Amino acid sequence: MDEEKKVIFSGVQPSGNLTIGNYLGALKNWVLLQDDYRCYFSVVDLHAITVRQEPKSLREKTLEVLALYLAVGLDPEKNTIFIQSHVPAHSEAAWILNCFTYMGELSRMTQFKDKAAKHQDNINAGLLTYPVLMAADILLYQTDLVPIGADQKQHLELARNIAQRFNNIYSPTFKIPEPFIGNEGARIMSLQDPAKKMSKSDENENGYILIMDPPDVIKRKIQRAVTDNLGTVKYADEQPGVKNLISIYSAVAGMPSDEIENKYKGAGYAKFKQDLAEALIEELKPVQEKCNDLLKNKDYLKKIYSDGAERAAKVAYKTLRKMQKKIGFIPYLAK
Ligand code: ATP
Ligand code: LTN
Repeated sequence: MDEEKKVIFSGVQPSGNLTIGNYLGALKNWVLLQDDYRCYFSVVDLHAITVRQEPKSLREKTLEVLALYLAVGLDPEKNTIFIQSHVPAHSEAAWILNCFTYMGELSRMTQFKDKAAKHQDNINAGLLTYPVLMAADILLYQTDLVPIGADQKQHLELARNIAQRFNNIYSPTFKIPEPFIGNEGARIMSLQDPAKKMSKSDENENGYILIMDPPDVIKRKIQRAVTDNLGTVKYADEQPGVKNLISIYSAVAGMPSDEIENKYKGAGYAKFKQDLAEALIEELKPVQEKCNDLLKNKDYLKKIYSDGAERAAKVAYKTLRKMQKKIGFIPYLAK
């Protein structure tokens, strides 16, 4: 029975074009979960506005992320796929949870420190309270597991603390969620600076590969990827650039890193990079085609996100009502 399945919640911000980091660290793994879990996958547009977005571009990106969810193989019948701002319970719950979160906790978050340093002209309060909204996303659905990249682990830890705090003050209200972090694709690094994670908002476009990048661009970016002068294809911390390329290869081809090392023993980087580019191109081709088709069919996308919002809202409001009641808010009779 569906009711007995564990609940999964995850989301991607429509803050730029999605990279293979988003694909290998998130979307590709989600597809494997959809049969065994009750999944909620959201396009988290409320999160995206913590950084200034151009309205037209935000609209386009939101639909693109939704189309990509479908293009990678997420089934809208099996999963609840929706746009975060369509379910106002997220904002309402976030406000309440804000009052159960300490400034100290928020200002310690690595992502806040990074983004505040990067957007010094716009260190808005949303950037600081971002993880509280994320906690609301997760807790509203009584989520068991949250598939995320390693970069989001700190936020999930905070969501757990907020949930526990609320449960302790009142009575059990929220399920305490666990992180669900994949292996190889968990942390894809920038192709230009392997000390930094690959990010769709990187100003250097050679640092990332987009899911929608055409074949020649993929080849060029892989060729330009930073390596070293050791010349051996080895999964080692002393060779961070090569290690990252092996991780990508491994996540795409489903081949363990030692097998990749063996395959390219004595071969040098050129052949390895060429094969990696080919593998990526092959992997992304069907996704790109499907995504382009879906974006031509706006009515279909509208139906998907409208159905999704309706289904999500039912569950989210149930938890929100519970929160409001425990706090002492007076319920009203809806007409
Ligand atoms: P931004 O660069 O705009 O902050 P982002 O590229 O980090 O965004 P998000 O929308 O914040 O992307 O993340 C969506 C999902 O993709 C999350 O689960 C995140 O952990 C995962 N993810 C993002 N970048 C990577 C990466 N480089 N490697 C693995 N997973 C990633
Ligand atoms: N903060 C995440 C995106 C995100 C999310 C969530 C992920 C927002 N809400 C809920 C999992 C569950 C990010 O920046 N990658």
